[in-house]
Amino acid sequence: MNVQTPAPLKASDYKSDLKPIWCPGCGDFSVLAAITKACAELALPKDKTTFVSGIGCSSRIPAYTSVYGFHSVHGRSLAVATGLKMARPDVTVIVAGGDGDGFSIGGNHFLHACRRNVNMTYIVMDNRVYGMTKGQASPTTESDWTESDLTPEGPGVTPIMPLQLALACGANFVARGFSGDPNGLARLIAEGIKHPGFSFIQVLSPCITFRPEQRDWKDMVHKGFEPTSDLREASQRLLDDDMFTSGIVYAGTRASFQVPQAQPHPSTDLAKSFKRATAMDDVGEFMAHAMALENEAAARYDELADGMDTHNNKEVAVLFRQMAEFSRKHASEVAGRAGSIEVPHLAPWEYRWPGNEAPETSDSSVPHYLMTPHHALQVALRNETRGHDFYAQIAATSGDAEVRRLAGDFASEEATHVAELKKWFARFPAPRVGWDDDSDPPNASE
Ligand SMILES: Cc1ncc(C[n+]2csc(CCOP(=O)(O)OP(=O)(O)O)c2C)c(N)n1
Ligand code: SF4
Ligand SMILES: [Mg+2]
Repeated sequence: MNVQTPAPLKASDYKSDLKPIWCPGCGDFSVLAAITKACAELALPKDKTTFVSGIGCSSRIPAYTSVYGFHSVHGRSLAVATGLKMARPDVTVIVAGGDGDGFSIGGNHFLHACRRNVNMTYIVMDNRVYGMTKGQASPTTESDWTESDLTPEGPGVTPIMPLQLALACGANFVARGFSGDPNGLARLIAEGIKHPGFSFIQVLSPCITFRPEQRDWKDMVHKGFEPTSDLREASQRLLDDDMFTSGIVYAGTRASFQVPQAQPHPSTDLAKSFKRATAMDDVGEFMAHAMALENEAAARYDELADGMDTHNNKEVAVLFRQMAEFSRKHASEVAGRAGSIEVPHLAPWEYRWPGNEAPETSDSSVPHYLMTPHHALQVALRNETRGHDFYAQIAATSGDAEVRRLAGDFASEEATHVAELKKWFARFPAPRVGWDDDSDPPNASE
């Protein structure tokens, strides 16, 4: 009998058919991408994986993923998840939500979840605000933030420190990630899921609607934490932290709370796979990058188009949809060029991009729901230019002649895309001043 092995699941297989209604540019889009990438890397069986959430923009994660899900009530996600894990230790339980959900109404549950150390992973998308209910201060909001009508002189109280809290209460894995680094975040989430006990990951995820200044986080977040199992060492790092250091702060050895060990995940050897070569000298690896560059660009354009559709910005939605189609066409052309070259599978964090994401992927914090086609073209032009520069750099530096030849060809193609896009600006002139004025910004209903 001929037994067929099922094809491995891709990150997109873990997304549901529901299109997110988040504001275009919201950090949560990239957190969703990172979560699904981590699931794919760990090959989590869909029938043995569950997302649990509370209420908030960020708490919509279970609806946007295709595994089992429980969109519970405000602040109670950890209670529901604890019950689930105790009843079904064979299921991978991942909890997702916001800073309001997790540290205000759910704060008490957070302390005890850390203390109990049940084997599950808690991802908090921290935007230092209640996004869903239109911008009130949360427990992580800075004491002098004056933009909310409820606290016009600022909350006036010291924000809580979620990582310190988690460490002090006994969480066995403590990390901080950033939505602007979705591949690095995918790695943190994969490590958190694999680590026994309660894993807590604070994700800095900008709310660009009520905290537009958080777009600057991309210049403030920096890598720095290295895992340690020494509590004293981890505590010292947090004392020295500026609230924008990312990485794993603590990976402890405390046994989980009376939960029989689930089967180990058939994961890749993450530690090994993090090793990075220093130059792009392998033609298979180069082609893997070339394909991912276009596929990631297409996925982000689709996401932007969906966001614009949701916010009734049809003209820009059509433009982004068109860009996604171009990227897909280029991806299939690259696949055609690969021919008999053996293209390896790379985990999201194994790609050697010059920045946090593939160079043609739009910066997720730039879009605005009122943006005009002119702005959309600017985004596309920046992407294509980065794509060109990426290939030109490899063409100039690779030690492999075939990689240099292919990279040179691809750089020329990107140059023609750049030239073509520049012509489009004649059709879409710059918008009037005040294009982003809106006296009633969007909010998402529960
Ligand atoms: C018991 C209860 N109290 C209050 C609310 C209103 N409410 C819905 S979401 C939310 C805060 C969400 O903030 P956060 O968890 O930070 O999520 P974000 O929207 O910022 O992602 C509040 C107060 C509610 N749904 N239920
Ligand atoms: S209100 Fe803020 S948190 Fe909610 S979807 Fe919009 S940007 Fe994201
Ligand atoms: Mg929030």
